[in-house]
Amino acid sequence: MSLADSSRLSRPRPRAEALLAKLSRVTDRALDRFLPPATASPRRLYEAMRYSVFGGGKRLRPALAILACDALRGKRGDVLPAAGALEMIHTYSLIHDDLPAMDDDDFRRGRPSCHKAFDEATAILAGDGLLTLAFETITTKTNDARLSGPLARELAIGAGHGGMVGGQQLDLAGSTRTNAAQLRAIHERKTAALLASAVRLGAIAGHASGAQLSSLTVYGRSLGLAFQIVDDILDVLGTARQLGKTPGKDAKQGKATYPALFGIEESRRRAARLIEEACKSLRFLGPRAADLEAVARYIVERTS
Ligand code: GRG
Repeated sequence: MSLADSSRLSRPRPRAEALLAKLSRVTDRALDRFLPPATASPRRLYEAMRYSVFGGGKRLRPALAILACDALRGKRGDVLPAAGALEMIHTYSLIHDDLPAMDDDDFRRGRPSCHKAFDEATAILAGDGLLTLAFETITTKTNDARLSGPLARELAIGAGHGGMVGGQQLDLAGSTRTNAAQLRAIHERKTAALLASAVRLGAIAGHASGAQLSSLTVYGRSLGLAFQIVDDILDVLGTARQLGKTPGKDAKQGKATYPALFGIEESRRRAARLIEEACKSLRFLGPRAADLEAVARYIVERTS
């Protein structure tokens, strides 16, 4: 079955798509201010960082941070540095993930991956540059300086050994013998941790209460796991054009995935259930939940 045959995946989500397009422009303007110009020295490093950051991408993590902050009536000046930092960290992880020593992919976001457009050493440094610039940005550009410590801490936890980096290590060791509980743990760390941190960063910037932060954490974690399940499905059903990277790699590499363990339909049901859980946890926001809910529903409908 092709992706286009699947009505549930191909149905457009105009509200979320319009919202993501608008927030993508907001994020890109901020990123352009935060990244050194491509003409600065060392030019090759900044060209590579900018090549990867501005090479497409849905800007989902910044959007989640901005929307969580907006929902709590927080200030954009307190969330935009964190939103930019999230995209820097995400982009660094993609650059390093594409390296021959990791997932070894020549394409990313529809064009040559960083090490192909530049070289391996530059790609490693571009990733390192983005990872560290993320924390510089949060700690020097957040309007309310009292927030920068908690924001930096949150990002370090989501992106680091207990989150994304640890998840990547578990993923490297994964195989077709990985069971459902192990797979969930890999996905929770490799992908859901940074997505949950995106929501939590927005909540922190919006001065969330403890209870609000807990509810938004449930939203972020459920949405994050659903996102990776859909990513697994898209790796089976998607085309290189839709995905902007090489499809079918999980099966070729003998990786544990939701479709491999449960089949496509059950994987879809699991993703849909997680999105319902995510949306339920937004009830405390009343009508202010609408945008976060639209983005959550878009996660299971997306085709790229
Ligand atoms: C430290 C050497 C070193 C490597 C780190 C941590 C890491 C490598 C990789 C992270 C693992 C990873 C790439 C997880 C996949 C997450 C995922 C589904 C990414 C795709 O996200 P989208 O669809 O991408 O939001 P766009 O391009 O739209 O931004």
